[in-house]
Amino acid sequence: MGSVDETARKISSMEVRGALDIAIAALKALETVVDGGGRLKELEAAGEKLKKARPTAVSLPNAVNYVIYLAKKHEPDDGKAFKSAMTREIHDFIIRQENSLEKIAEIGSKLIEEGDVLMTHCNSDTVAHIFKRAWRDGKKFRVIATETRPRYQGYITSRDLASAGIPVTLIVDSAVYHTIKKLDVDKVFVGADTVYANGDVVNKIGTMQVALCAKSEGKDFIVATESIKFSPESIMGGVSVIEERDPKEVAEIEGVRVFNPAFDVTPKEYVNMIITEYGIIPPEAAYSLLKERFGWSLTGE
Ligand code: RI2
Repeated sequence: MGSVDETARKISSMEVRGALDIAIAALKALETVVDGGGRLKELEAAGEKLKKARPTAVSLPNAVNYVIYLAKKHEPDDGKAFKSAMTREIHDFIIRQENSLEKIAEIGSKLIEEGDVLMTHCNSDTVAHIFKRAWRDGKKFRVIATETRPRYQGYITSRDLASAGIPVTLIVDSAVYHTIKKLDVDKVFVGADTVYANGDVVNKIGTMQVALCAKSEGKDFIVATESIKFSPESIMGGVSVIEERDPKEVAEIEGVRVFNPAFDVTPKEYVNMIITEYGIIPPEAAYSLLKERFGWSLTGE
């Protein structure tokens, strides 16, 4: 369980972060359980630990639940067959996630036009892939990145894009509205931690404020996400637990209580489109995507 405990710790402390990366880290940790001879029981125990590491991004439980689904399918196999089938299936699933990232980059980059001023919030690997792909394709544009208090993921975004040669401007979170107007932002791209069946999007705290500003100025608000971040539970009305992190991440002031929510929910009315590996969909089509792609988790097996 060493690798499982270590991975759970890294996810919890955000040494490993980003909704897709935490899912892939969990899958790799479960691979080590299979490698060590673990079967359904051991995978279930490891999966519970991993799921508890962070509560909001549904990519994490989706990844774990998919492995448990596979383990149930292969449980009748003998030890050797179980191990080789599970290793292959988990490996293939990780490759599919990585391919999804590339596919979204290809689809999303076509939305970027020459001379665009783009804005993004937090640090989404998926969004960064879109920007880098468009830049590699020869399009010239610039990106405004929000700082993203309290963990400053905007610094990661800024460094990442700058190292790819993309012009980046960093702003404080409260400068979003002014900047959209003053620097004439054309489109906003954000990632997602969870997408509900009704099309609402859970993402880094502050995303809804950015969406409000974009809508008020008539700018497109675009969400880029692999289908692993769609929530099967939301079909029955389930909602994510919004993670509240250590107040010390924000400030320590004697006699002052600090509230530190890590995510918010942007209602579908503020989302113009969602880019997935299956193509661009309107938020209202989230339910259909879930029904088509999550059959394995909706059958209750
Ligand atoms: P990718 C992040 O959460 C951000 O909210 C980001 O938009 C989302 O995960 C998706 O990230 P955190 O881990 O999967 O920084 O697109 O709390 O990389």
